[in-house]
Amino acid sequence: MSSLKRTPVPESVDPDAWRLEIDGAVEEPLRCTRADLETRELDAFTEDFDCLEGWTAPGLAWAGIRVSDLLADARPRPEARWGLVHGMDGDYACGLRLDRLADGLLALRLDGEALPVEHGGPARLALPGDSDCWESVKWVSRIELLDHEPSAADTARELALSRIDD
Ligand SMILES: Nc1nc2c(c(=O)[nH]1)N[C@H]1C(S)=C(S)[C@@H](COP(=O)(O)O)O[C@H]1N2
Ligand SMILES: [Mo]
Repeated sequence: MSSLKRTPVPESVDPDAWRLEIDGAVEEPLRCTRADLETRELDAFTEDFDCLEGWTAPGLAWAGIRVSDLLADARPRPEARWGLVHGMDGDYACGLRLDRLADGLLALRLDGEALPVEHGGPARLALPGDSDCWESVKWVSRIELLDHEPSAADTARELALSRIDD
């Protein structure tokens, strides 16, 4: 298994209760279960994962569903420009421009195995190319489309950066 760091799984994370909601600026809000996702085509990429705290997990092999495929089912409204991706751990969320988000994977597998809960299972956002560690939202439970950039207060950026000096 990967050399990602193992941090304790927050109490609010219950993988058995996991659902994914896609809502906000969409024509057809969606709610899916794990079973709904199992039938879908998987895409994959392999990349190093760098945390801003100074560690690297080399060569992580992610496999999952293209976010663009999931979003297509919810039919984004023309004004949708941003996505706020929420985790199951309280207020953790990350705002991403819709084009970058659409390029990402809702990763269900890591290094050939089902994504373990310690690393965000059942579903974690994996973004190819240049991205910051805190953008790889673990336990993704909601993708909220917005017509405006979410405020800093709505995203976990400051929280993630504040851990750097701990
Ligand atoms: N939901 C959620 N996702 C998250 C975080 C978090 O606290 N909650 N931390 C981020 C940060 S800063 C890093 S470095 C990675 C850590 O991934 P790991 O726990 O699998 O090593 O998850 C990212 N995604
Ligand atoms: Mo990080």
